[in-house]
Amino acid sequence: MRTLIKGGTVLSPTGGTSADVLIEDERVVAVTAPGVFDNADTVLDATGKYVMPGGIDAHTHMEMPFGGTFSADTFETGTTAAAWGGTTTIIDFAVQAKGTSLVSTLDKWHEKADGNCAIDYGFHMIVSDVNDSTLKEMGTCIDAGVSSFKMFMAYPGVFYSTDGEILRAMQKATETGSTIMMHAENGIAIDELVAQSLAAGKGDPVQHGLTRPSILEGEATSRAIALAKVTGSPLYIVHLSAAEALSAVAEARNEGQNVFAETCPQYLYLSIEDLAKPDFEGAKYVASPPLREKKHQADLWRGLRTNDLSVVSTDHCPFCFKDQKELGRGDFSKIPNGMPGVEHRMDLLHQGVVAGEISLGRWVEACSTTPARMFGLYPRKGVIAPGSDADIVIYDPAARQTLSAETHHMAVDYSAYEGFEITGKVETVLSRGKVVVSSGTFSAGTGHGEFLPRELCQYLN
Ligand code: DUC
Ligand code: ZN
Ligand code: ZN
Ligand code: ZN
Repeated sequence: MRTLIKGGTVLSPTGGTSADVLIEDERVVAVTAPGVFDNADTVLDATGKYVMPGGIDAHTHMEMPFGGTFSADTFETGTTAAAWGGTTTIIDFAVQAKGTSLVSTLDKWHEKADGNCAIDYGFHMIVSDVNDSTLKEMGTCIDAGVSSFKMFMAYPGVFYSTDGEILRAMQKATETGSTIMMHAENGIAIDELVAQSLAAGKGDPVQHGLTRPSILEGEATSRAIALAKVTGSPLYIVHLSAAEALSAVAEARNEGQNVFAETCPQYLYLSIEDLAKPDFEGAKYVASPPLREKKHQADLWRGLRTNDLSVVSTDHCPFCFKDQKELGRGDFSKIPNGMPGVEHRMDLLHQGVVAGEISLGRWVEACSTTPARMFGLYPRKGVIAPGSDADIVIYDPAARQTLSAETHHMAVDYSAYEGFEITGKVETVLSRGKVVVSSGTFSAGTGHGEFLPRELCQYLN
């Protein structure tokens, strides 16, 4: 079965070129000058469109347990929404509960995901219980294709690890060549501020932002960097939201340390003003780290240009407004933390291209090529080249759309970007050569997505 995508502008981190793409079954077999091939079983006309490697969202949470509830997208609904938005790979987080093993955790996440995903998927492992056997099991996870481990400096008593525990896990990461991903917020100080706020009768959603000041993200980021330096471990800061944290990352990188960071669309486009919306509406925007003051946004865009922020992922972790966010009415600390976004990352970052904040090449690099390399999927994913999986998006840069909960495909009852006017739209999506989205119809079918065992970080190994 041969598919030819002709007449488009093929994108890569170096920009765009006029080229045709020939696919045989699941793989790309040739990228040629226009017109070299002219027939195939299926010919897709991409005239006037971008032909780009499918997006890789390296940070999602489907069916994630949190505060007595679960994030609202299942692997089925969440990966379907991802596909609609031009994302063809997700890397989700398996979550170790304290007192359980990493291997049983991984088995549990395979049970949730296997056979239920519309697109290909991998896992990171959240380590919340550092002990001799967990450390040993990190090696088992790597052998099973899970080569990155997230830890938390926030949420004391739940996911939190002490500096000593982080140090031990980082030593193991150094020994194995794996990557430590860090949720860098000073949870001990934050929990005190939260308790003081609630004791003073301040329970509205905006307090979520006010009790998690950006300097406590900066401090934790610096501390994580120091621990990584002592142990020689590479470090990947997840969901970086604050200028102080970005400065710490930039300084470490300038000094030659292997520190990387991602940010998310919500930190580029939304702010604490959204958290302050009246009538509990602010609960829709409760995520951690919190949305910041607008002034941080310009720094984050600059970080994307300079590569101090090298990845954009969503931290997609949706909770319905009606029955889930509601759990925290009157007590912001009980609002489940997370926002929906897996469907809109490619479109939202395209607005950065339209506005001149980032180049076309950076859009592709931060949303696809770099996450593939960072998390051991390249060149199978993240590039359109002979031998690569035919995970391809045909994107119409001139189309217009308005984001809304009425039209999105995520299983959540609100959009964090309700009414946002977007220039550009996904037209066609192929996942391993199969057309899964085409002009407003979805045809992947549950279970098309395969588990992706990942190699180690390809910038360092
Ligand atoms: N961190 C995440 O990465 N996702 C959801 C909640 C959190 O704190
Ligand atoms: Zn599996
Ligand atoms: Zn986190
Ligand atoms: Zn997350």
